Amino acid sequence: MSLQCGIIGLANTGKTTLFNCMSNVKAETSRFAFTSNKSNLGMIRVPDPCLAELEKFQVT
Ligand SMILES: Nc1nc2c(ncn2[C@@H]2O[C@H](COP(=O)(O)OP(=O)(O)OP(=O)(O)O)[C@@H](O)[C@H]2O)c(=O)[nH]1
Ligand SMILES: [Mg+2]
Repeated sequence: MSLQCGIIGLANTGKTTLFNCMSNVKAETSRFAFTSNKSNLGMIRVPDPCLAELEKFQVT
């Protein structure tokens, strides 16, 4: 089961820093606002047994 989600927030508040910590991506961060001018994409495994239960409700 896969879910897509994004991190949104005000400029220069640590979104990319958090994203880098959670994923295997090393996107550019800096102490200046608007450093990210495009979306960064990454994939993260979330081993949660609740997801297997939620998948049963997935509409195909
Ligand atoms: N003190 C502190 N600084 C942080 C924290 N997280 C990130 N920073 C710093 O905040 C600055 C901005 O971090 P980014 O991850 O580039 O922020 P961003 O929200 O992606 O910025 P934009 O892409 O410009 O919108 C960097 O200098 C980070 O080192 C935190 O938890 N505490
Ligand atoms: Mg950023």
